[in-house]
Amino acid sequence: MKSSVIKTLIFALSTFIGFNASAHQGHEHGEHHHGSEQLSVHNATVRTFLPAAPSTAGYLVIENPTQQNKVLVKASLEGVKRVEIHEHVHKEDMMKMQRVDELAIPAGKSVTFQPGGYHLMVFEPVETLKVGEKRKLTLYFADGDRIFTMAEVVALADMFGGKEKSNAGHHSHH
Ligand SMILES: [Cu+2]
Repeated sequence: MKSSVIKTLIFALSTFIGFNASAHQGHEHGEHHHGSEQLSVHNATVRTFLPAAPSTAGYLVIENPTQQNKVLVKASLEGVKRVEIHEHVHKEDMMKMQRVDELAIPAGKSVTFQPGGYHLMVFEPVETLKVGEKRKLTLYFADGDRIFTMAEVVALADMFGGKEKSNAGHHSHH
């Protein structure tokens, strides 16, 4: 009597564990290989320079799954001399953008750089950025951490899915 209860318990337990393990297998496997406990950068794109434009913009997502707040202080892109971190702000009914010296990426959060919000401002290309190319983008953090990704060079229309070209001029206020 007693032993059959134990057997039932063991069976129930092993079934539970077995079910759990198979349900989570893919997820855990992926986490292990992508190092989800580390700072990472995704979906990085940089627009080509428009003719005679002094600057262009770059977008990306920074994920911080760590327990520590991280502070982005600098970015660099292969093939250009200068990259600034910018934000858009409303001032006197105008959308303006300004440089940001430090951008906090809070623990457990991600920050998305996108049109109308945070973006990278890219200046002084040493060589032409061509659509489809990948350029190494490096992000520097206040604690000395450094991460990089390959940013894809895209045409302006691609950034908006080709639907909001009329908004394009709003960004050139340098
Ligand atoms: Cu800007």
